[in-house]
Amino acid sequence: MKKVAFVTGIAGQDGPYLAKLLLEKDYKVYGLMKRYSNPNLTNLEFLGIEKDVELITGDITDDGSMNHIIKNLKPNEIYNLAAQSFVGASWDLNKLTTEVNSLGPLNILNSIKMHSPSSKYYQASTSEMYGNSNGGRQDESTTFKPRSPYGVSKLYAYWMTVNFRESYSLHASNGILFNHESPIRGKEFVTRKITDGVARIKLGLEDKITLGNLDAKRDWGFAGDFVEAMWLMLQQEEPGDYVVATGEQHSIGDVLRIAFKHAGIENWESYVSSDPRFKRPAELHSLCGDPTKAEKILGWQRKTDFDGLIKLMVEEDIARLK
Ligand code: NAP
Ligand code: G4F
Repeated sequence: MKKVAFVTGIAGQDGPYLAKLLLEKDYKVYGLMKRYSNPNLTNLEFLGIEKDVELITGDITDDGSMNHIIKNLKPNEIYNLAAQSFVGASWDLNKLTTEVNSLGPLNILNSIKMHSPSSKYYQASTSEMYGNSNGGRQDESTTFKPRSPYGVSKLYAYWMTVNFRESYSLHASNGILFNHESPIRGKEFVTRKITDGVARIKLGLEDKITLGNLDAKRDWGFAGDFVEAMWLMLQQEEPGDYVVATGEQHSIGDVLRIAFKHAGIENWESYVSSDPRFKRPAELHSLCGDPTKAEKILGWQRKTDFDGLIKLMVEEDIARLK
């Protein structure tokens, strides 16, 4: 019999990459989508799997909806990827962010406990939980000190996942994922904003890119590589919490330089400006993850390097706009 996986956030960035991986492993994949007047399946279509995933309408903030789905499916594996995931919006939308990112996972954990305690659970935790906790590399023992309402909301879900594991012996794991990107990354996130902007400049559709804080540094990997670590976590005998990162840090200047280079445009500085509109009330300056635990225990390795990731995104954006 096929294994059954239930993936929330199926139509975002990670959902389609994870679903593709699970389908390749012969899972039956059910994907949760909110109700929309005009549903957008573009990201699933990009990976060619829109007909292979069974879509269910629901909302993780609606406990009745979660109880109904989990009671009926009793999935072998549940991946909770749904979130208000844009850090920049989380100050203005702090209540919504909390309802979705904190209470949503709580609803799912309660449903698992009540209706399907043998389901294995993956919680999409994040490096945003570290804030500016230390200036070096972050691992599973680094103190959490979130700087954004998004980070705070995700920290609640992180600890609830640990708490359900310890209190009720659920197989519940946190993936503490550092920034990961792809050609289907939302255009509001900085890498895709840059690669889309570079493609527009290349094709003469725009003449500049306006960003916020140009000094931020991040550890950026490829979403297609990172979803494999999610799956590996749920294949372990014991649940646990794992940092998933590349271990390499880059600046926004590096993203810009490499993106313009792959588009064949020189003097990138002359196309870029900064506007306080895109700055945040509290900034997280520097992140760089240490993925040693995931590499040793899960046997996970990233395959795509930073240059290759940005190249992939620029080329795809140019092709799309042409
Ligand atoms: P994403 O592209 O924003 O996808 C999240 C999806 O969740 C969206 O399709 C969104 O739909 C949906 N969603 C929002 N609220 C929902 C609700 N109440 N019920 C059901 N679905 C809902 O995010 P992603 O980049 O794929 O990231 C996946 C997960 O990993 C998120 O939880 C994110 O916070 C976390 N994470 C991401 C990164 C990263 O660098 N990408 C790093 C660490 C952790 P709408 O867009 O229509 O609202
Ligand atoms: O691309 P970003 O919006 O990603 P951010 O804030 O790091 O969050 C992403 O990664 C987290 C993992 O650490 C996830 F949990 C979260 O869901 C999301 O996927 O911004 C990256 C950096 C920030 O320092 C931001 O201030 O880029 C800086 N930045 C500068 N100009 C900008 C811009 N960010 C955006 N989005 N837009 C700008 O114009």
